[in-house]
Amino acid sequence: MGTTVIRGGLVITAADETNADILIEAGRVTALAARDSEVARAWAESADRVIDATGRYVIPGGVDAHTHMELPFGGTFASDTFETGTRAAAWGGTTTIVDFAVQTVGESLRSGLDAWHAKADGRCAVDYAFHMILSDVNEDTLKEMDGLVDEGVTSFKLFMAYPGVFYSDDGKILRAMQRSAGNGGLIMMHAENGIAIDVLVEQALAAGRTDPRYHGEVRHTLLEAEATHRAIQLARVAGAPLYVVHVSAQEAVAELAQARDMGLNVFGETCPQYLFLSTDNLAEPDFEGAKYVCSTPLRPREHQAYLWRGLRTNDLQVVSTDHCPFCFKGQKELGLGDFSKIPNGLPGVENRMDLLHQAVVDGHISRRRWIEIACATPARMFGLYPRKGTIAPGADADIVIYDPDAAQVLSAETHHMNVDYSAYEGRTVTGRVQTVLSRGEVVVDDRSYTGRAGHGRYIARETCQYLG
Ligand code: DUC
Ligand code: ZN
Ligand code: ZN
Repeated sequence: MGTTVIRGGLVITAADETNADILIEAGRVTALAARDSEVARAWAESADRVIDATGRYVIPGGVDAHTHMELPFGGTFASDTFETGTRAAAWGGTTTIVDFAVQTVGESLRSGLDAWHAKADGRCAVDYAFHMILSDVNEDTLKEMDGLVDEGVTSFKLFMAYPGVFYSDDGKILRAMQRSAGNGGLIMMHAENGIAIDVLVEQALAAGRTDPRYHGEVRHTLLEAEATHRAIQLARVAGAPLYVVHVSAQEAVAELAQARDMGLNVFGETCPQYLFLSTDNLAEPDFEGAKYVCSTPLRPREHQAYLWRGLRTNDLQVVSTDHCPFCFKGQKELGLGDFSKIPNGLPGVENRMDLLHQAVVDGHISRRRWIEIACATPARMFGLYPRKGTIAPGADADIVIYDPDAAQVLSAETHHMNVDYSAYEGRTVTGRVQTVLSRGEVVVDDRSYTGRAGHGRYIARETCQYLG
């Protein structure tokens, strides 16, 4: 691979906005220099490739720290494979995903992790790493956690929801947190009181409330807030940091804010669906609401302002997608007549960078905050920084040339995710990915795909680099 120069753009990182040209050698950024300076002109003259970014933003590739390619759920599988899902990620300006390997109850973490490596190996268009879902906390799996941290799987998701499937009780959660306090791992929590939710599900179905919108009602905001509170207290007892995934309720943000005001290492993630969609979507007629069934659920639109505020005040630090697509035909339809059988999850890996740029256009966040919550902080949180999440000498040349002025209409007709609907169908956003580099290789070239399955490499991660 020869040298590449990106010239003429506005380079935006979480820290700075500079008119700079970038030199890339052997897949890494080697230097930045003032736009069109003598040194930058000399680079361009001898470079093998010069990419003109005049009038464009030049940003770090997105880091989506929460995806579920091929996740088995509710008797079916998430419809994006590692091949299709990472290709769609590249199209959307995301150059690293952290996906969740799943431990099957009764089996080891190792066998779950091996299975996820086998799914991803040789198929990814962009780089990838793994978290581990702990479905069965016991003496053996607690010991295994240490080894996983050592080999670069440095975060573990636990569920306070889904009794009988992924659920862990408080004792198991406490033990896993104690272990992570000792080995440097980060516990990621799905914070919903699943035991109480299952009672409300049973009652709703018995009363004939079977439509998708009841999915939102039974998964009550207070049951998210209560679980968030409990998770925080358990983490305090264990002396462990905590990262709460897919925060959707205003009351849960308040729990995180309170913990952070106490100086605790408690972090929160939200997702584009909670920022841009609401229970209005869940209530769409003719079972269309099923397209928006995910957990935590979409909330009434009043919650959105609290999520935006949390992102501005840093009570929420990360926006990931929880990309977990199921086709409307044949998959979401498994829940016709019973909302509890609708597979939980929304597509979004391709849309996150654009939707968050729209948030810049709308005045919710600044350009640098966009890069912070979508690139730099997820990289730091999950031990990928500064290789990922920034543009600096030594970093992987994962770079997006972004056109901030182009308008586009989000649609299943034009997206690249392997799913038959878009959660944002017909929505016009301002801003569009133009060109994408992954480790210096152009994988999207002026809106045509030039990547390949197998270019993406597995990344062993460091431990969390975000602790206060
Ligand atoms: N939530 C979802 O919506 N899908 C997969 C798992 C989860 O926690
Ligand atoms: Zn979850
Ligand atoms: Zn998830």
